[in-house]
Amino acid sequence: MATLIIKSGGRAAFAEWQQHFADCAPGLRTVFWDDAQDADYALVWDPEPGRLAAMPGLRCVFGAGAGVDLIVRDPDWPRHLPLVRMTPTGAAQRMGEYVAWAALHLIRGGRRMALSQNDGRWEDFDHPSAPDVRVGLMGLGVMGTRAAGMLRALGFPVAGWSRAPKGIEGVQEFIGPDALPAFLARTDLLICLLPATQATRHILAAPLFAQLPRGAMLINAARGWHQKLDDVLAALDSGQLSAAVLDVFEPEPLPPDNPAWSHPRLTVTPHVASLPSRAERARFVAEQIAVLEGGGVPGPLYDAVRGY
Ligand code: NDP
Ligand code: OXD
Repeated sequence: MATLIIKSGGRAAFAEWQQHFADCAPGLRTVFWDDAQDADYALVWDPEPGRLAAMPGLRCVFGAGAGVDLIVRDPDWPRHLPLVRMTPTGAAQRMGEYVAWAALHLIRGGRRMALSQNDGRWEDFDHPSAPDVRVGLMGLGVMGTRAAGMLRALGFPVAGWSRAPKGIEGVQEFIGPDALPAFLARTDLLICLLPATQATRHILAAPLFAQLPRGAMLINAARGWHQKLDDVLAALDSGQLSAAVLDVFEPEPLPPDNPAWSHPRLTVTPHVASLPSRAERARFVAEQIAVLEGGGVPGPLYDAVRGY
């Protein structure tokens, strides 16, 4: 019987994982991370450096999230093994919903209305409509592609920036670093769905904001890795950015004394943009294990050469 070792959500979540796997993969044995030294498969979020490398029987690693940056930052992670990114069907749908909510929240002045409500102030104001707001999506991968479709359906003109052409219907594409300035110059609402790589470190910072039209809006639902938070706050203060929604930070949780919490033009969400349920994630892992055991190739896989 194959064994799956689990580190996601701590010991408190393990009983739930165990129940879900018992339902969808009764032939699989599950063990908690602290209770075993080796396994056939590992399902992990932020494993201690060196732990995976010290498991000689390991055949495949499953990230508990779509982004595997917290796994591959371990210099000793076992590169010879397939590393599967957590992408059950519902993950991209949820990200699309989050991005659509955040985009509408921004154009409708959601933060401003929440502050007015706190003060008991009846305040109406003009706002743009989706067709007047040019969205620019950085990253057209699993999450960005779905988000692009949902934003288009809401009426936003959508452009995307990626490394290779995608051919997504109705999405204006900008490819590679040379196309970035033109992409930014036509973007009223910038959305980051890039992976955390060396090329994308602190990309959301003052030099990039300066290339957006004045008063542009920002959503970051990718990683805190991508943003210089002080630059975001300064751009909001100066009016270069008019409003922002951030779901991700460095570190997480965002410390209670961080000024981001109370900025009047910033909406903070606690890394919840796309969090498929444990049942969905267990089913996804069980399906991928079945593929592996049948001699097939699971996926989508992390590509160590690309870095995402
Ligand atoms: P993918 O790997 O599927 O897609 C990444 C996209 O970014 C691709 O289109 C890729 O281009 C593009 N890209 C990568 N590097 C560059 C670069 N240097 N310049 C331009 N484009 C680049 O990622 P996902 O869609 O699965 O995830 C996107 C992000 O969302 C990740 O950071 C992930 O961690 C985060 N995430 C956050 C969640 C949350 O709850 N907040 C939940 C799930 C994911 P190309 O296609 O040409 O290769
Ligand atoms: C993910 C995440 O990458 O939860 O899936 O952030």
